[in-house]
Amino acid sequence: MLEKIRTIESGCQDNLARVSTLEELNEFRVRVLGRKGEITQLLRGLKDLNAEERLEIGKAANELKERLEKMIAARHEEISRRQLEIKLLNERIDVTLPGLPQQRGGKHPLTLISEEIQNIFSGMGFSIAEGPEIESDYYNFEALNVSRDHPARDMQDTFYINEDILLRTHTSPVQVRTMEKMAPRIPVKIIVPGKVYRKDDDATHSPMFTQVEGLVIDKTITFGNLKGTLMLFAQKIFGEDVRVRYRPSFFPFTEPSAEMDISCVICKGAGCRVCSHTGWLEILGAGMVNPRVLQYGGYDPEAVSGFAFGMGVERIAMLKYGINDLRLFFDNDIRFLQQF
Ligand code: 2U9
Repeated sequence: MLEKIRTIESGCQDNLARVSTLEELNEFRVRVLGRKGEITQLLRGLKDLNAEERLEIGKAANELKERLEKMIAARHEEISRRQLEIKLLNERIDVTLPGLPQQRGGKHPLTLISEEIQNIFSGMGFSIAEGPEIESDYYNFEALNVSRDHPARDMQDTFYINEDILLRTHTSPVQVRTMEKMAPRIPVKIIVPGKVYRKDDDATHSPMFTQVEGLVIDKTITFGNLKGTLMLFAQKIFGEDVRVRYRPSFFPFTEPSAEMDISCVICKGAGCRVCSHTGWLEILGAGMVNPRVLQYGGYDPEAVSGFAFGMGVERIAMLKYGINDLRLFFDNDIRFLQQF
C-alpha cells in the first residue's frame, strides 16, 4: 500500500509538471482528488485494512493528499502569473489614439432665461439681490400687507414648516429684507431671481417655479417710470416691434396695480390659439409699492415712492422658446435640455 502511495505521488509530480493551463490543472485535480480520484479511492479502501495498517496507510494517504493540494495551489499560482505576463506582453496601448469625447453639459433653459432677464435689468442699472427660500410668515406675508386673515393668502397657499416658517411663495421677502438694510437710503434698484413654492400642480402650474421680481424706490418714482422700464424690458426680451398694454389688477403689496400684456409673439397680435384669439399675452404683474409696505421696510411714504414687478420665468421661457408643457422643464430629459 505504501508503495502504491509513493507511485501515485511520483506519477502526480510528473503529470503536474506537464500541466500548462488552468483548465488542465482543474482536470488533474478532479482526476486525483475528486470523488472518483485515486486518493479518494485509496482512502475509501482503508476500511478493508486492519487497525494497525489503517492507521499507518491512512496517515500516509492524508499527508499525500495535503501535499498534493499544496502542489496544485502552487502550480495554479505559477500558471496564472505566466498567463498574465503573456497577456501584458501582447497588449499594446496606442497612446496616439484620440481620447473618447466627453459629453459637455449646458445651462438649463430656465437658468438661461433668468440670466437674460437679469442682464437686461443690469443694463438699466439694477443690482441683483438674493435671499432664503425658507422664510418667516412675517417677511413672506405680513410685511407685504397680507395679514393672516387676508383672502390673498388662498392664492398663495404654500408649504409650512411650522406656523411661522414656510417655503416662500414669491421672492418679495428679499425686497423687504433689502429695504430693512438700506432704509432710509435711496435709490433702491434691485432685481431678485429665485425659486418659489406654491401648493399648485398641473400643466401650467408647478409646486416649485422660478421668479424674477424687481423693486425701485427713489424720491419721485411714478407709474410712468414703471411703464417705461417694463416696456423697454419687453422689447429687449421679445424684440423691438413688440407692443405692450397695461390692465388694472390687484395685489396687496402694490397700489395701484396692473398686469402687463405683450402683443402675441406667435401671431403678432392677429389672434391665434396661444393668445386665445385676443392678440395679447399676459407676461407680468406690477404696481406702485403700497405705502404700508414702504413703511414696513423702514421708508417714509411721504418722502419716497416706488414701483415693483414680478414675473414667472417658466412663462417667459415657454413663450420665447414655444414650449407648450411646463413639466418639460422639470423632467430632466436630455433630448429636451440639449436643444437650448
Ligand atoms: C415689495 C413690494 C412689492 C412684487 C410684484 C407682482 C406684482 C406679480 C406675479 C407675476 C407672475 C407672480 O410669478 S407670478 O405668479 N407677480 O404680479 N409682483 S408686483 O411686488 C412687490 C414686491 C416686494 C417690497
